[in-house]
Amino acid sequence: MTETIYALSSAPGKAGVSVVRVSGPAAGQSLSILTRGKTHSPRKAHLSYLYDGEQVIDHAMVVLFAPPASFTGETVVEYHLHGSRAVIDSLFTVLASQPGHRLAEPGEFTRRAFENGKMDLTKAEAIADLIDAETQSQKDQALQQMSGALSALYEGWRERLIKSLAYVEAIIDFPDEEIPDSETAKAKPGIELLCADISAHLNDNRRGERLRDGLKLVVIGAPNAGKSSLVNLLAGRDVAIVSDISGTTRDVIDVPMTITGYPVILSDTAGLRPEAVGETGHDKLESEGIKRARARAQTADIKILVFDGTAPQRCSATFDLHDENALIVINKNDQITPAQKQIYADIPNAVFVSAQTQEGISEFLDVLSAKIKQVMDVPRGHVSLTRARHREALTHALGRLSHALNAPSPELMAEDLRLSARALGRITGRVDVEDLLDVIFRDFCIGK
Ligand SMILES: Nc1nc2c(ncn2[C@@H]2O[C@H](COP(=O)(O)OP(=O)(O)O)[C@@H](O)[C@H]2O)c(=O)[nH]1
Ligand SMILES: [Mg+2]
Repeated sequence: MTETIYALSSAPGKAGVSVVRVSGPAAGQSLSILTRGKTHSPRKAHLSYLYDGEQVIDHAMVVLFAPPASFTGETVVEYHLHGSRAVIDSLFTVLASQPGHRLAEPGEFTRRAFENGKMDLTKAEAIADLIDAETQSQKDQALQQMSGALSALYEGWRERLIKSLAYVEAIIDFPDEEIPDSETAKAKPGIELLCADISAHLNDNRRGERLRDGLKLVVIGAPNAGKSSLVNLLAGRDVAIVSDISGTTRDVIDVPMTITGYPVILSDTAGLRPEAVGETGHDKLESEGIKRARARAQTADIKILVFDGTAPQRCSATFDLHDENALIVINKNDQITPAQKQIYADIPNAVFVSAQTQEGISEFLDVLSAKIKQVMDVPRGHVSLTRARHREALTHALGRLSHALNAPSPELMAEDLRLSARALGRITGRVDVEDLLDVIFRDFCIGK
């Protein structure tokens, strides 16, 4: 017997209106108890008194959804209450005392919607992403995925794969006859084409995942170059300690923010100083910080290399990290001499700024925004891969497909194709995903 679940679906705390959602076979019964037997027709808003015995709980708007035409596919009742803690507590007390009722777990409403065939897994994940979206671009991506663009793509691939599989299985079904190699060869162009499509999708620079999780920007440079000053300036608040004592920043400090509509995580790091690599006391701590800074530089999407323009030479430990994903910033332009400026003359795109007077900062932001756009921009209508879970399944599917191309017999080829189709099916939840569900829905909040 399925339990009936309930939860506050709007944000907790005082509000104009709060929404409590109840879903399950007994949702109609509790509605009847709460409203003293008043009839509610489905999909109509009713203004009803809710009672706890003799006591009025609230005068609320109630909407009943009859199965299967509801979010979860079950009977659903939405109570639009006055957003008061006392009102919600009273309603919860009554609901808790109803037979078969219990509080919902995180993501349980969406999980039921998936289990009742109302949506596939990519759409369920898109709902979580939409709720979490903080920027326009994240919202657009989640909406696109929710509209089914991603499931259409993956299901389309799975169908093509199943056609190839059917063809190979037909060959196996004629065991008496000698099968010429040319027959299995006929299945190959379709598989090769599919391999190319999946590879291209996988090879998209992790755009979708970056958009979802935030682009990683890391600020790297020698001690006292002004890294923390620059991070504070970009963050618009003091997130990192600025001081003229080198080695002040030890651990990596991550600051989430939005730049030109894209979510980024800006990381301040310890200053690179090769001579500080030691094993004891102050040096040991600092060298650990430097190790972490270097590790971040490796995994960052964009590196911001900061140089102290007033230093006698340019820091080679920093300059060594220069590549196509790096931006070069020369700081302390307020104190720089023409001779010092000459040190950077060979770097064509260096931006001179002063974190102190803020000169050059808006120019730097322009350069940074252009770089972010270059990394993130997706042609309109392009469907991006959004999750590591999908990437993993696609990589697996692709591996099996390549294997199938070299299979020594139609039987082994068919087996590879079956495994590949299964990997694709796991993305949308078409095939056995029971083991995945707990992991996927754990990310949701209660009431969703
Ligand atoms: N004159 C000048 N001093 C700066 C500028 N930016 C930072 N500083 C100073 O340089 C020192 C080191 O700055 P900080 O941001 O802590 O550098 P970090 O070690 O790279 O994080 C501090 O005393 C800052 O006040 C700048 O643009 N001009
Ligand atoms: Mg610092």
